[in-house]
Amino acid sequence: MDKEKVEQLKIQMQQWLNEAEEFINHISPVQLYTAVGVVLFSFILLLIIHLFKRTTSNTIVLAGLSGSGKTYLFYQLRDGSAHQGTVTSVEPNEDSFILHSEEDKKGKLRLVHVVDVPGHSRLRPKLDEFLPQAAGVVFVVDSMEFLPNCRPASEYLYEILTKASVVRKKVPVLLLCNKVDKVTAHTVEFIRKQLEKEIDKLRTSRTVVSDADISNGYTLGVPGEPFSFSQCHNRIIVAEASGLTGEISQLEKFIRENVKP
Ligand SMILES: Nc1nc2c(ncn2[C@@H]2O[C@H](COP(=O)(O)OP(=O)(O)O)[C@@H](O)[C@H]2O)c(=O)[nH]1
Ligand SMILES: [Mg+2]
Repeated sequence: MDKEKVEQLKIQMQQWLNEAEEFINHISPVQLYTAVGVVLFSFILLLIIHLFKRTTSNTIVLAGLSGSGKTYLFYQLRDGSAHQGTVTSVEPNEDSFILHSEEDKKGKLRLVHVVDVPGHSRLRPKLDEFLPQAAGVVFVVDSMEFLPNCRPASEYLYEILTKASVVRKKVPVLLLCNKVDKVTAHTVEFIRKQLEKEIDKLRTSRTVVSDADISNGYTLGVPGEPFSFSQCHNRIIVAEASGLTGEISQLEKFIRENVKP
């Protein structure tokens, strides 16, 4: 039975080859070379565009709930100090700059375009503007006031992790546990586990809930297994920081790994 099929396939292939040969014999070499040339040229052009696109993104998106400390981190990255008297921003804060800690470094450094997207749910559509060009997403979590915010933070993170623009391009995500200067701050491991648990719950309840989920069609994790960040196709890293004291080396490392100097 199988042998028959293979035999049939062979005959079919032979026929196609013959037809192709005949076709090639009928067209002039000039035409043939032109055709090959056009195909090659388009291929190379596409390759260049693809490579170019991959290397140009220098955008780092800071996301997270209001009050998690995004704006403080933004100013720490740019100016090396927490901006005094931040108000809840209504417009995304964005700027391109050399990281403050690298200012005295010699040589050419690539500018980093940092966008601080306000966490207010009304302004979240702004994310869709920046995510498609993101070289990395930093999801800021308040480690001090973590428990009361665990649910809404997980919902927001879930939303980001299922966005087509994040999933398809495998945009790396840094879960940044902020405000670790406080003794009451939860540990990075604790926060990671709680977020995983909460996302696991959301996953089961969210199958038909939001329009966004239906329209992009991406789901998280492996069905039938408890959710863990390691199941995501994009790299998800956990780190800690303090936007108040300027302890942001892990954040800067993440940025430089994804926006090459
Ligand atoms: N203890 C501590 N407090 C912080 C830190 N970063 C921010 N805060 C506090 O959290 C508040 C909100 O910070 P902000 O950067 O405006 O948050 P955003 O809403 O995410 O932009 C600030 O007013 C600070 O008082 C930090 O690293 N440690
Ligand atoms: Mg802010």
